[in-house]
Amino acid sequence: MQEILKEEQKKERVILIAVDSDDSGKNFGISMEASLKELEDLLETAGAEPVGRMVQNRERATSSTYFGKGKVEELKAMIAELSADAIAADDELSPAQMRNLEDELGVKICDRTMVILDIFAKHARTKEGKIQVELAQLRYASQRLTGKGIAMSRLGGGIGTRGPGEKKIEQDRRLIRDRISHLKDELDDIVKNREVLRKQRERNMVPVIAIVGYTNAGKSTLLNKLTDSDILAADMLFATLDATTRNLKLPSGQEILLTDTVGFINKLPHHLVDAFRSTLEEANYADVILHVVDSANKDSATQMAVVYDTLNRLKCIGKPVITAFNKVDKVPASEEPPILKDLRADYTVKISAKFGEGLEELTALIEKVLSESKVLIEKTIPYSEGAYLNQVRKFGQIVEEDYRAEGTYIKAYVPRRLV
Ligand SMILES: Nc1nc2c(ncn2[C@@H]2O[C@H](COP(=O)(O)OP(=O)(O)OP(=O)(O)O)[C@@H](O)[C@H]2O)c(=O)[nH]1
Ligand SMILES: [Mg+2]
Repeated sequence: MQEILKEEQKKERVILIAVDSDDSGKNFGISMEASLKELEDLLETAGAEPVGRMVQNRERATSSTYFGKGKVEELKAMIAELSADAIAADDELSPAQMRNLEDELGVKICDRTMVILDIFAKHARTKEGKIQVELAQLRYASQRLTGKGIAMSRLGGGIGTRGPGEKKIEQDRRLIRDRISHLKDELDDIVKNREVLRKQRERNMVPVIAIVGYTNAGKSTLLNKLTDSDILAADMLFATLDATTRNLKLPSGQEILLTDTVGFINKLPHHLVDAFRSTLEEANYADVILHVVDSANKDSATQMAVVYDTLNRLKCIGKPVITAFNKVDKVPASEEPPILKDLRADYTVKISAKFGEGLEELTALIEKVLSESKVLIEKTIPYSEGAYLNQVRKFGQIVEEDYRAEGTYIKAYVPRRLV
């Protein structure tokens, strides 16, 4: 809270810049307007104040200063006029672009990636989350370690500050390398630990449903509503950075595990994808993907495309998908209802996580998908393996059962994992 108050006192005034290359293929067709609006939301979440925008139409950004010469002059005037403290580019800037712009403009230069990294740093709560953020920041910074060390100065912490000479850069590089390898070791331990837990879960054969979706879609709200929990759900981007798992008993009595995950966003920095791989990959261990969509957002279709692209990047493919079109309460009755379609999903359902609408239908769908993913087995289980038989009874549907000399003969539909 104190942190927030401090930020309220002096917010950095930021001008957003972007190059509109009219390349409709990139960005999943997300409009420049939507992308800039999102960058504004990101900046606000990071505690800054967006005060203006400048867009240049050109084939592509210049490699030296991102904008062309004339436009940089215009930007300089705008900075003075709006007393801006910083510039935020909607694309990832190269080290050279960053350095040159800083030289030209004399204000802090950042890009979308840095803003997202900042938010992640602010919202990281667990040890794992903090390590992952620091790893991503260090990797990003180490690429930008050039004469001026602009990026490094943002990290505080004493490694590398402004204006180091060549020798200093070498030292910084080594410090960063050491720190990265230390963090990786720590992260490995945590990940190993989680694998043990995951194995235990698998042994218990409780199906796992991973909730995925664009940031702010309502994933945590849904988990809270379904499982009566109170994990943080808030109207901000990347409220959730850690995977949280809760038990849920379906109407049929079957137990499942629901996992809430970190949200996706367009142009998710690859440093973050790499660093957060273990968290993001939670979805890979799930039996079913529950895709939550903010259907009140007019960019929901493109956001869905980003989600599927990210799942592909994480090699999370071939699992049954249920898409929940959330926030249906938010669509004004006067407006034409949005077309809610997801051809990639096996099932879709309209819900309001906040007001609890459509949740029965949703849990029924989860049951349906789980029962569909069961397979028929026919075997004789030795009497010494009573525990296994109990699992079959608990999680499967017995079609035929017969007590024989060698053991219990069964014919049953069981979850794939029991085979
Ligand atoms: N009107 C309405 N608002 C909703 C609904 N579901 C979620 N919200 C709101 O949407 C905002 C984001 O919800 P979260 O549950 O934090 O979203 P998330 O997907 O977990 O977001 P991140 O963790 O930040 O990626 C909150 O302000 C919620 O109250 C809904 O069904 N209707
Ligand atoms: Mg969340």
